[in-house]
Amino acid sequence: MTDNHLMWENLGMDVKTHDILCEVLPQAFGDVYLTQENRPNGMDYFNMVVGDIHGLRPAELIKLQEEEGKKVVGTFCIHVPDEVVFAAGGIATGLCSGSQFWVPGGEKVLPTATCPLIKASLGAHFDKTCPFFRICDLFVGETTCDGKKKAWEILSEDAEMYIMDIPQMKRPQDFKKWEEEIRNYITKIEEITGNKVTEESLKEAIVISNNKRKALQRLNNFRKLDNIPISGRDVLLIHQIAFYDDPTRFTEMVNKLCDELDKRKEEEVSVFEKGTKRILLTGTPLSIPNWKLHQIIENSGGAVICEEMCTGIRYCEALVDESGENIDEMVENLAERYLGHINCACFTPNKARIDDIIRLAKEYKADGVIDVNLKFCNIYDTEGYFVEKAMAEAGIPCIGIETDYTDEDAEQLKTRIGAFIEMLS
Ligand code: BJ8
Repeated sequence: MTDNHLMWENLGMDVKTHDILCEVLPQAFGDVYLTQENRPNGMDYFNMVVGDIHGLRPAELIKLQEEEGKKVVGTFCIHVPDEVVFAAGGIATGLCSGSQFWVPGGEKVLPTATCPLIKASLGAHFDKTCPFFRICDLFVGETTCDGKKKAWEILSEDAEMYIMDIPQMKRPQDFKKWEEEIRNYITKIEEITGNKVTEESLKEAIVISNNKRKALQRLNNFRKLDNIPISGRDVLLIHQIAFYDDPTRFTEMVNKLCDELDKRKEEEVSVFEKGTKRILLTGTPLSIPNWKLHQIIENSGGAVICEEMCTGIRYCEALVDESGENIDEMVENLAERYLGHINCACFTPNKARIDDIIRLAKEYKADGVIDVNLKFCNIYDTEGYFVEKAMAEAGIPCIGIETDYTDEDAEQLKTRIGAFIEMLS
């Protein structure tokens, strides 16, 4: 028995079923990632992390729980501020699941007409096939969309959950309400960790999280170049790992990769052929290991140059103002960033997201936009009306696609995306 198997058994996982995932994941990763030519050496770290994603980091988390008494807090949405957990000496980890492997388990407790991201998250928990779900001391949900809201009620029957009530508008009173929610969250996290959030610890946590965002911004900036030194799928992978890894180590590794990309920039190295069409993706998140669209686009003569997504620029573009001197000011700054600068389709109105897409299309010199919707995500699907209308007005070619985690639509997507890229030529 391997060390990982022993760890998974101790976590009470269904190891036999989980083995099936362990068999298919390396093959999928190899097909999407290791077939690429001229990848930067700095990707080795991220390959290693994903190559043992259910082994390395879980083992590290368990060690920190056992030896240092640290608490692990699992979250599902980028509106939940990690800074609060870090400031209380805890560890925050993402829990959104991106594989069809977990969907049937989710369908045992949820309606089929629920988005795959929610179904996979609950499936991973109830089927006991994800170590991260087993390790967490607390799950933190939020009231962003109806599917999630109701799913948390089901999940909370089997685990300790805390829910943050996110406003659905961005009026002054909504910012006040969100500040209140962050204060209540601090109290909950202090209770779970047994540690106080102090001015000093919160300030430090804000800096740690901003440094991570700055590293990701630095990485994304390389994609604005005419010679793009890194593929879209590699950047996606890094964004996905950002939710799981230790923030300081992650920042260091992203910056190290960026140093290598600086050299590539000087030497005008591109991983794409001249004339490759530049595609901006917008829409619902692509949780690990959902690499389907990037693979199809980049195998069809396109380069993904930006993701206006929570697994992309929406996660790292805005920083928290670091000038707060006391807890009240810092909470205000957190609320400003986590409510004001994340333009999820759960808000009404949400014109700022449309403005973001147009701005990003210009900044990243996109030839076309693909608006991606996970099946049964009603809010992004509906907002697609405004995305397509605004792109038409701005003269930016755009198509909307709806997909899920299965491979059933792969051929159809290849045809549609291939035709779109061809049309851009
Ligand atoms: S801030 S996008 S991470 S809510 S895809 S579960 S919206 S039905 S994931 Fe999201 Fe936060 Fe918004 Fe980002 Fe619901 Fe839609 Fe599913 Fe979604």
